Amino acid sequence: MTVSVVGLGYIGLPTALLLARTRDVVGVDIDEDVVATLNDGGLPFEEPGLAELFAEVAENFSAQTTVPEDAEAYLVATPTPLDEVTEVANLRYVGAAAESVAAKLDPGDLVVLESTVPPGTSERLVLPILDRDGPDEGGVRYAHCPERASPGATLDEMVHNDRLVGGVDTESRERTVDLYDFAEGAIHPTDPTTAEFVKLMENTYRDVNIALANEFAMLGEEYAVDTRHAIELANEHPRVDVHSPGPGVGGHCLPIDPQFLTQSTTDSRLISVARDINESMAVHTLRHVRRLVDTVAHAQVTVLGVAYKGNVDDTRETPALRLLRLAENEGFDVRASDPRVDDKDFTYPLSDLDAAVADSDCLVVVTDHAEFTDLDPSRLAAQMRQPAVVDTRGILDPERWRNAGFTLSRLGD
Ligand code: SAJ
Repeated sequence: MTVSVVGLGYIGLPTALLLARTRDVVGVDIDEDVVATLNDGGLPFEEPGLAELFAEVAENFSAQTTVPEDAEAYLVATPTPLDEVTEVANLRYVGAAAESVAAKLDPGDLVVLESTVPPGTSERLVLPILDRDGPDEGGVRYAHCPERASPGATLDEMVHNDRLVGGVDTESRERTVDLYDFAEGAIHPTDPTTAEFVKLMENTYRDVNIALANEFAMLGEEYAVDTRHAIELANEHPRVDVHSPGPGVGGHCLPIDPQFLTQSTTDSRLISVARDINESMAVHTLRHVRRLVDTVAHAQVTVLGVAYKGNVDDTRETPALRLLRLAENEGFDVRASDPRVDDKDFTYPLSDLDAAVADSDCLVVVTDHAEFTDLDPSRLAAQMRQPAVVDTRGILDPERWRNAGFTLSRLGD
């Protein structure tokens, strides 16, 4: 059996390679460079274990820019960005993928959509395209199975996480379960719209929970409480699970998915307020910076970490960018450094650590990379004009940094 995976990004490519363990897989992407890189044996991005998996299944995998005729199952994992101007889900890539798959479908072929989409997208947009352009006889077998893997642990989570199989009928669900033969987590059968809704609930829960943690952090500062310690204590309660405060929420999912849930309704308030709180954390972080440099003329501020979360090289929707722009607007001389992000992959110039820290008046730890936990504060203090640091992630050992001469300001403390 041949499977075609349309969209070879952070989700499509790892899924395609896992599927290729037991069958032939034709990967499809509109980006010719991605296709050429893969057919030359290279990977367009890094992810733990991906290179090893590629080497293992290379014989069963090929990439091309057009959807093949001869597949019996088509899995779509194209991006669904939020349109920057209208803040509405951009479903053009999903629509275009559905059209190109529909043109190649035979009766009884299976189509699985993994892309995260607003509730109702399968029923209102995708299935009508497949029915219109695809074969009548026997109809199309279809399921929405939203991806739930976290970057940095993608392969492990794809294999071990539970899966939602939102099929239009029993046969679609059964065929989809057979397709995911690499999945070891539990399978939860449901319908497509419920699967779409559940996926968005999960990321919205996390975004709202982080907003609550961020609000607690700001209250903790008012009450002179160490909020992170307070959260640890509260989380000892068996029914409490408060997330961690930070400089804002980034990535391609949490800042976007709640808006997929709310954009077609007037009945949501909490979710939008949570978004606003999380977006405001860069401003709050800057308030910490201002306090540390208010006596310094032409202060130089160094942002440590531009990846959206720790130990990844991914900068999509990173809160660091908002902070960098705001800090520039304050008139600070701003530098940024990230041991995991390549200068050419980020819209703001990056320097190596020593260059970014030299003569700085204030460091701001934005990303919880392991490299930053291990920094030597004495070495950094010697390079700086004024040893001050804002820790937005609670990863620096306060005693060690203060003993090295630093003025330390911790978000939420
Ligand atoms: N963050 C906090 N505090 C926390 C946890 C996270 O400030 O307590 C921040 C992170 O630093 C980061 C952002 O939130 O900037 C998002 O990080 P994340 O680890 O919550 O999520 P992602 O975007 O890497 O992956 C999420 C995951 N969803 C859930 O855990 C519910 C993942 O399982 C999904 O597959 C992924 O979104 C997706 O593709 O939808």
